[in-house]
Amino acid sequence: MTNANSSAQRTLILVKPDGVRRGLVGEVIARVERKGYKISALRMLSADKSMLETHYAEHKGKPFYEPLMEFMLSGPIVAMIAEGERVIEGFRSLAGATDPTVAAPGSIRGDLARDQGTRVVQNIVHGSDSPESAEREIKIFFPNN
Ligand code: DAT
Ligand code: MG
Repeated sequence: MTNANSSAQRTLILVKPDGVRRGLVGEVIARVERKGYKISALRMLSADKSMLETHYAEHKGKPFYEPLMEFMLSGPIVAMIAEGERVIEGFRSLAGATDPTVAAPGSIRGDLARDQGTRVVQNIVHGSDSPESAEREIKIFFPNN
């Protein structure tokens, strides 16, 4: 950001392999755009293990870590940078709670995902949870932005 006094932020959004497989990339993008955030970078890719180890470092050692890695490697993902005032909090609100069974109806996870009985929760999207996480995660997926 060029203006130090601006509350404008950037966040990293991922459409996870379940969202891509189910054809929900456009739905996620549309919700982000309709909310009024600006998508400033976008790419489809197959993540590799080292990217995901960095991205999910905080979860290493948790029971769902290995299933989470395997799931994130199971197909292509779509990564994007969204920008706007308080976009980090705003996208987390659009995404809904981590557990899609109880995520609020109206949210991406609440409307479009449910428990599939898998060892890792499959919930369509990732969104950064703080400005520090956002900058760290953006570097992984967009090293030039
Ligand atoms: P979020 O994606 O809402 O930020 P997180 O960072 O705590 O949630 O976890 C990363 C992902 O790991 C999450 O989207 C789904 C999965 N996950 C989290 N907690 C889980 C749990 N207790 N059991 C199974 N999967 C879980
Ligand atoms: Mg998280």
